[in-house]
Amino acid sequence: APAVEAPPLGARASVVREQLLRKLTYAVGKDPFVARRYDWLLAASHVVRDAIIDRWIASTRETYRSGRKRVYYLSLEFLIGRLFRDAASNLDLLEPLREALASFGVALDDIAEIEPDAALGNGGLGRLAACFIESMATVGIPAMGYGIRYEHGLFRQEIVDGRQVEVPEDWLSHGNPWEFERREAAYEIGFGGAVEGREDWDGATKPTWKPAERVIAVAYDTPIVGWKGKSVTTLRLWAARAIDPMRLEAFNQGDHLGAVTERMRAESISRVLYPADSTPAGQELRLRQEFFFTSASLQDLLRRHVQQFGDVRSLPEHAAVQLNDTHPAIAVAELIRLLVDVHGLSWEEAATLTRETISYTNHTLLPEALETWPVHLMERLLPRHMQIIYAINARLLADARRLPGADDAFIAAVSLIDESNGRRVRMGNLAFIGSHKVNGVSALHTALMKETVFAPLARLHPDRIVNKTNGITPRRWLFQANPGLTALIRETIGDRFMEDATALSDLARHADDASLQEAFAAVKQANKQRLAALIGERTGVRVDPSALFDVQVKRIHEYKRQLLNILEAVALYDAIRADPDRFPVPRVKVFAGKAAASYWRAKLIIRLINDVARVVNADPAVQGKLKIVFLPNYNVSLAERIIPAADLSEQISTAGMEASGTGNMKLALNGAITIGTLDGANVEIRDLVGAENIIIFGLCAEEVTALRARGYDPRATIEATAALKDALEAIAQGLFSPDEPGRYGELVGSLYGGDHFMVAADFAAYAEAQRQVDRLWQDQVTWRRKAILNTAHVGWFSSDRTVREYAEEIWRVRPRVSPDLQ
Ligand code: DL6
Repeated sequence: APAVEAPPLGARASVVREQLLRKLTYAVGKDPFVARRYDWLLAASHVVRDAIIDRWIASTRETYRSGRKRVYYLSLEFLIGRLFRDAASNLDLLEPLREALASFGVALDDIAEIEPDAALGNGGLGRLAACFIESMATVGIPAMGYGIRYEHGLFRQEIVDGRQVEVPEDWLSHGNPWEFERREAAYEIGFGGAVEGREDWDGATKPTWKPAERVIAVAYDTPIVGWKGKSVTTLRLWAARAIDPMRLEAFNQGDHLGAVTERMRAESISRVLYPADSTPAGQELRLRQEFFFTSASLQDLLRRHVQQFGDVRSLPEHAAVQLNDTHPAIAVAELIRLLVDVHGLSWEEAATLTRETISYTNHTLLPEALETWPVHLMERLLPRHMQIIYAINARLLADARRLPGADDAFIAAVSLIDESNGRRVRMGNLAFIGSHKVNGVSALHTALMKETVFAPLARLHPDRIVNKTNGITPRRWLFQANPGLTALIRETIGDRFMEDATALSDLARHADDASLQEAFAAVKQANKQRLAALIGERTGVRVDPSALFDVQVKRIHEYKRQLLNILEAVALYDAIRADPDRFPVPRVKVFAGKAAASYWRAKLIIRLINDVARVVNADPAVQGKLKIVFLPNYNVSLAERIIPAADLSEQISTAGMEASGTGNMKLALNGAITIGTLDGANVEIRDLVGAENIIIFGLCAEEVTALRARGYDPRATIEATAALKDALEAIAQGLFSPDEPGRYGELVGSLYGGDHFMVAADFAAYAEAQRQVDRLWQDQVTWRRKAILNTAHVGWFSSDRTVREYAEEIWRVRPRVSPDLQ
């Protein structure tokens, strides 16, 4: 059948007005005279949704018709944020909608603000998945994102008396106009029980897994439309349902709670997102979540494949499965199980098809973040998978033993089972061995993967690890978040950059142009004024929009070193009080970010920032030269407000610890100058913008390793760094916590006693780099020039480029935009 005719892009405001009124009346059931903001948002979302659906159907038909290979992106997290503005803007409907709404006396910006922020992720990993899904729609890669439809996303963060308080998040409480429940796409997921029968691994006899418990995974689809509506990808999120809604027999006997316990147990799987981004939760429910969505996704894609192509043996020709971190790593064993136990393939065939289909992205080398599961838990919850893991391991260890010089230590390191700490399954090793390609997310991170965590496995498979430096979608992080800058760039270099972000480099030719510098600064100033207003509203702190806005926004983690930043702020505070005239540059330090609920030290750092802020902001001796704010509840929507207003981007992790970072790219794209260590993608940022347009300080990864090996003495370093020593003393004596002077004693002690993240080692270099920032700020012409050059040179970080690289080297699919959709 011919593809559905996709309507032309955009539409006249008069046509949109008519559609809006129809939607308000017939989809929302409201009269415009009584409609409230939410009703208008719903009606407007329906107008946009209709335009997406035509294209969605067309895209899907085209993929079926052409038999093109599909990408399946398995991710436990999708940090999609709000969708209304994103989708309307990609379809050129934003301005017509604005006009149509205005004719009813409704401001588009007001209604867009009340859309819930879908926070189905913790941080970088989840936001990357969201950028990729949009980029795949833009460049025309047939794709489906698979994840979990958490009823409650990441907690809402409130700051009460300086402390983080976690409040449950409720994004679905008003319904969700973007999703479609697909009752027909439902799969049974088993847990526990036993495996019966003998295995001969050639497919002649096969065992049967008899799970003790079964739940149903039901699909909810959200279409994600690409730039200019070129194509549409699907985000398919699974919700858990019980097979029987209640046990009537128990209910009739008066056991009302007992009648629904099974249902509650089943549904708890998709109830809430685990709020830790760098320490595995280690709880059974998390393993259930992982298996639940992985199994549902694999069953779904196998069904689609067999229906379309008839034979599972051609799976790798038509499907690429990308594992976003190890959370879906059980896919390796589950796909083998489905191929052997359900589709009757031999072990060898199944293992080969699995490896040709699957690939895996690693997002962290932090040892505490590498997922492992106790063997006894796996045996109890997934007994058949544990057998398969043992079988994979037997073959893996046999191969490893054949390598020259393979000693016991080497064998122990490649094994899927870690025997050193109870017996645990190493999910990273499982993902590695079940994948044809394994990638890191920046050049440095990939190099470190090869040298450290995955070095033993890389000896066995030297070509398996490749680099795919992360990216961000310019549609959300420039066009939408910063319409002022986008308009200015269009005026200056035309529209080509909107199709190909690397064309932003045309701006470089104008970097010395005084009128562009003025206009660039004016856009920044307007964004800073908006942010200053928001800061006032949310924290009560008044900040001067003409001050230097120094921004560190990201998860709170010791390796990201918000502590280094606030310690330097304390030292600066001290110095300003001593001699205000030495510091002519007024600064506003903006912090935002959530700490995992159980990460007490990260929460203490939040408290310290707030304690220091309270004292500094109230001290008249500072003469307004330093203001510190902690903006609560960092999420995608707040990032969209902060990032365009930043002058300085803090990317100051301990070198070797930040896999990539993506906030660093967003901030540079919006014309912030980076102060950072040579870590993660900061390295590529420096290479692209030029060493003279970024401020790099501190130890590099090799130096960190060498210093550790030599024996790092933080006490001696602190003693030798007077400003740091004084700052620590002030904090330890309770200058910022007079109500509880000992509040930070342990935190300060941890620096003297070990300083694992090398805060003291980098302090002096960081403080000096900040003074360099001050000097640069005083020369506004040079600052503006550098800011423009940052925007100009970071187009390469578009996630369109990243997904194209994955498509070429890992997925082996050709990006293409169907001509009938253009
Ligand atoms: O790859 C996306 C993102 C990177 O940019 C960050 O550098 C990295 O920390 C993050 N990793 C995670 C997983 N766990 N930890 N930590 O979120 O991935």
